[in-house]
Amino acid sequence: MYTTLSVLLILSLSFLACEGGDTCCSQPCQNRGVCTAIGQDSYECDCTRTGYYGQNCTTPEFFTWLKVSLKPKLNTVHFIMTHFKAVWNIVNNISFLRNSVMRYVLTSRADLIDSPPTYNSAYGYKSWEAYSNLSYFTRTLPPVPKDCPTPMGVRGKKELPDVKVVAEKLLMRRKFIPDPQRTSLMFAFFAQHFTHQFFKTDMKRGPAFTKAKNHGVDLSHIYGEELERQHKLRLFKDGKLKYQVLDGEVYPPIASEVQVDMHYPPHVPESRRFAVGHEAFGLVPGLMMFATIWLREHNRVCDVLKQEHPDWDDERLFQTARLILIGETIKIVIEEYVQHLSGYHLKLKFDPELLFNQRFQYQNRISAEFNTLYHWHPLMPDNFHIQDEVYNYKQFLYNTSIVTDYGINNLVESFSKQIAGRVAGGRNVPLALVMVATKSLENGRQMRFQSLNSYRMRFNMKPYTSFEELTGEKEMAAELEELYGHVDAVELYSGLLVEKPRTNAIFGETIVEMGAPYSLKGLMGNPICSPEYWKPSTFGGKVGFDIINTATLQKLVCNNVKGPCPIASFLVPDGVDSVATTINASTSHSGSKDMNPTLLLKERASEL
Ligand code: ACD
Repeated sequence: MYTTLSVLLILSLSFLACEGGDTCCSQPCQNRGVCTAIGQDSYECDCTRTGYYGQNCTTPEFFTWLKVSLKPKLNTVHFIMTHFKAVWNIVNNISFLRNSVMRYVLTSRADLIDSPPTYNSAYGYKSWEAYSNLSYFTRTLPPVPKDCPTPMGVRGKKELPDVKVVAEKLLMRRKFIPDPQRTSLMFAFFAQHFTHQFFKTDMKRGPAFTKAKNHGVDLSHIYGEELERQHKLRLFKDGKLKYQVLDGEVYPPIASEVQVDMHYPPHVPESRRFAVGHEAFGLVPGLMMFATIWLREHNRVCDVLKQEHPDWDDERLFQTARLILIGETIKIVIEEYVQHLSGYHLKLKFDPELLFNQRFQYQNRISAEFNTLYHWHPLMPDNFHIQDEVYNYKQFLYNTSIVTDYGINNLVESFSKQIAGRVAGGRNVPLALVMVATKSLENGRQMRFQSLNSYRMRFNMKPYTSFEELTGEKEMAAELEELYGHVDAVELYSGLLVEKPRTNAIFGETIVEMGAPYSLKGLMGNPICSPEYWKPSTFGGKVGFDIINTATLQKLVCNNVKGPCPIASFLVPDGVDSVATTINASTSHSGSKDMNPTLLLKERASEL
């Protein structure tokens, strides 16, 4: 429920809508009411099941009023979750309490995602086409209608500022800002590797389209999107994937040998063109490191299954191993990755049974907004510190030799020791990646995304009323004001990246409050979490089920490296920041020719 001020704002916006264009340009319907323009100068809000009524769905029904009045503010909930450690220690040790809070986290987040999905970038109203055409990302909010007075509806200037100016003034890094949550590069590369299975913009068709068929955690980045690619990557023996052995260690096969298409620039020698599920994973050694770890894990799990079921054929071993790896991934993502990001003292739990008695749909559709929100390029540092060496972007990109020269152990150790950049707070996108940020802005415009404030309202946050409230400071607020004119006209992507971070946190409020629902719905909506799948027999019996239920990042690494196992961590332990110790180290490396990183990245900007 919004205050009188908000109601006045809405009324004044509705009035502005009459100036021209679609009458829904002003987004007059509140609280998830659906706007339909009626002729030239009227609109109708459908408030069905919103809990509100009235012309703009602003009057709460009694129970809505009661619920909203009793509900603590989002920032208060966040404060409680990230403080009072002693109390949370007790909660974490009492199963019933921990389960109850976890169930509440899952259901309250997932309830914010429309399921089945509703719109896409071509359809701002419900249609069978938008529901059924899986080649589109879905949309949480419909596109701003065409022919509105301003690009964001009715607020702001007639034209949006130049994307390059926005990027340069607000997003580009001046000086590296380390993440106060001490997120590691290990986390950053895990994020990049993991999310590229479902964020696969089809740039040939445009930013509204995806090449990912399953809209979720299907491990297509390990096994390939198409069956043909999967078959080329498979050994067809004991369920395993093809591999090669170098210096006694397993690595992905050579692309030309397995006839798998990969994106490598001409200077990469044939013998260093590894083939994996995702064609772009040669880009960064961190991606190839994770691709190698998961390849080894797949083949390891096949060995375990084969021992358990000597009579199973290659196909069954392969398919069952894939389901086990999906489970391991979700377990690690919820219990370590999201746990780390959240900063919560509640110990998050991956337990599909928590939802078995709840209203929950086992399906998911990746939204274009989630894709945009996940452009966390500020995580990337200025240089990459591996053991005692420092690599700049030129030396690091497409340098797959780094993976085999150092070996997985050393890479894991080094990446777990280097702190990533803070995502929110502005001005932390490394120079080499600024063009990816400008591309995000362009894509958001092409898809006619609604404003940051519209998304805040959609996800139960109050809209920012001033630029200073958004950034928490004056300088960027003034730049924003000059560029956008009105706080309601700030774009989603620039808004998310300049938003003031929560205290000592990597993110601001909006990334978390939008990102958590998309994430938890996507993770728990996976078919393996449904009652018919979530049982030992699906995973080859107790042995396979146990692999999932005990999976950790550390185990994933230790089970798949030779020799002493390095610390594998999404968090850089105190006093172990590698940047501080290798600042004067050598920077001469011959693995990559002197390529211009801007040129290398330009081609692939949409894939990053
Ligand atoms: C909560 C848990 C805390 C959430 C904290 C941060 C969330 C911010 C962004 C998203 C984080 C992780 C994404 C992980 C997985 C994506 C899976 C998508 C599957 C299709 O308060 O709820």
